[in-house]
Amino acid sequence: MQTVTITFDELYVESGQQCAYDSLALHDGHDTEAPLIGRYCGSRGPQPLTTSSSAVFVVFISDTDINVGRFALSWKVNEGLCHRHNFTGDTRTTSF
Ligand SMILES: [Ca+2]
Repeated sequence: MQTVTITFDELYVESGQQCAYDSLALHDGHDTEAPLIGRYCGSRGPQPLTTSSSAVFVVFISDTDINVGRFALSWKVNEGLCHRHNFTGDTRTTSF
């Protein structure tokens, strides 16, 4: 099965206890019903992380106060062993 490795290139999101104000959440799957990988805010992102599924769902929430944010994520698709012969690799960056 394919998995996805996410790297936080940049994180600058209003911080708060339990990221209650602004947050960037990653789910291990196709929607918010998928298991939560983590919820992030502040200026220090986690180390690169890898999903257990072939999809990652990103939710950015911002409240109406203190809009300081930006973030940049890179992702890389990790091909499963059974499809290795078709692997072409894919890395992109999305910035907001
Ligand atoms: Ca805010």
